[in-house]
Amino acid sequence: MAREYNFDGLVGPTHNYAGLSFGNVASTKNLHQASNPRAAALQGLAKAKALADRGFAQAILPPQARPRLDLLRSAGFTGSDAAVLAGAAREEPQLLAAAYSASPMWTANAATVSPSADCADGRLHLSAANLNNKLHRALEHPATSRVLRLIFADQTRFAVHEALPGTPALGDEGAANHTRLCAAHGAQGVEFFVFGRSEFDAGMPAPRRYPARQTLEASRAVARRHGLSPARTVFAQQNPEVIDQGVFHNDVIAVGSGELLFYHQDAFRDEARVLTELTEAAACCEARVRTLRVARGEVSVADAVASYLFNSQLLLREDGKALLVAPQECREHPRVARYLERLVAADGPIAEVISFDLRQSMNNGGGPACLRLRVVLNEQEELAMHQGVKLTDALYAELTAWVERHYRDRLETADFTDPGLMQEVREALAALEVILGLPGLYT
Ligand code: SUG
Repeated sequence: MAREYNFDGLVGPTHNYAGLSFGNVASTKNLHQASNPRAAALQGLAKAKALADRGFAQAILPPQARPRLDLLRSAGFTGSDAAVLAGAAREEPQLLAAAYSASPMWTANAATVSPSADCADGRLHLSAANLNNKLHRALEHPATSRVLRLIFADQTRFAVHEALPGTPALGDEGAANHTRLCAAHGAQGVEFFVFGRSEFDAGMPAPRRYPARQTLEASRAVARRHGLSPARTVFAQQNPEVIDQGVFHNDVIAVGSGELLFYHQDAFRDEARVLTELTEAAACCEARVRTLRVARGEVSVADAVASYLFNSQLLLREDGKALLVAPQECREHPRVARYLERLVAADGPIAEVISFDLRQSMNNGGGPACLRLRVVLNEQEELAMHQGVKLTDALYAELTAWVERHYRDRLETADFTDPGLMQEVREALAALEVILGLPGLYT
């Protein structure tokens, strides 16, 4: 039987608020706030552990090495490491912040994943995302491909693709704009790609205020290289007006799992067409799409952006009902909290809502769904992947102790020139590669 693994991003020791993501309102709002990397990592681990305790398959994707001195040196800063950091702080503080960003924590953006049941060659395909819309995120993909190759090393079962060329025409943000609908995780499914704009179709509307990060051309390229059947693949344009209200990825306004699509009425440019195409594609794999549509009268787009209601995880319980894993902010937002109460009381497809305090990540625009990458694995694939990243009780205990030992509880952008920070991060990551059984990950 196949299971859906959630690979949660382990928050790195340099988690900070640098306002790097124009179009992501939380990122801009919290510019220069002090962060708490220790709390951030513990909040993420607590969520992953709680879900593992409920029987959901959980694994970890490690943080990446920071600061990226190679970026700063390539931009002309020279001398000792300390001189490079000081020079960048003086002349290009944004570049310095990019070099320190802990953004790989949002693993929904790491890659797009197609389970083996969907792919023509019978292998599970993973494409690292180029994240080329933001400098700090465009740095991620080489290390992402590398760690995915270490975890999914068996090339007879897994295909890890490098990111698409990092150019606006092929902007790709990974699984945050990709949903899979299916009758059962291990069965063939519908792969649903949502894009913000097209590079080559000049007639297609695009947002005016904020960038559309994902292009149609990138989504099509990923589907093609994964060998997906066109009959079971759907491409849909996000509503450009909601991008302009802060919906910078589709997973801020829709989430789907199994046969259920939970979405806001304003999510897509042509809702009726999306539903028809999904229904037709689902018929090709004996699935029935069920929709849970949230009307703007119940929850506005602004409410969705403020509470991150749709950035919840949708997990299928053994009884076939869905569990919604929401950020704490949904409980604190009166209209959204009332909506969730009605939802559960209605005895519909979502039977239960649980919430977590992920505030450290949320303040950078990353909710529960941003923090995980879904990978459906059959039994053989599960055995073939690297075992050291599976979240067992023992690994959880080791990781929390590791965080307590190595992480600061306060970080500001002014700390980036402290060479002590760089040294602490090096020591932390050297210890982490031993814990995860991935020697050489950072060297
Ligand atoms: O890409 N924030 C991330 C949040 C990613 C959320 N992911 C999903 N929706 N799947 C981003 O905008 C903020 C970094 C800063 O400002 O310091 C940041 O990168």
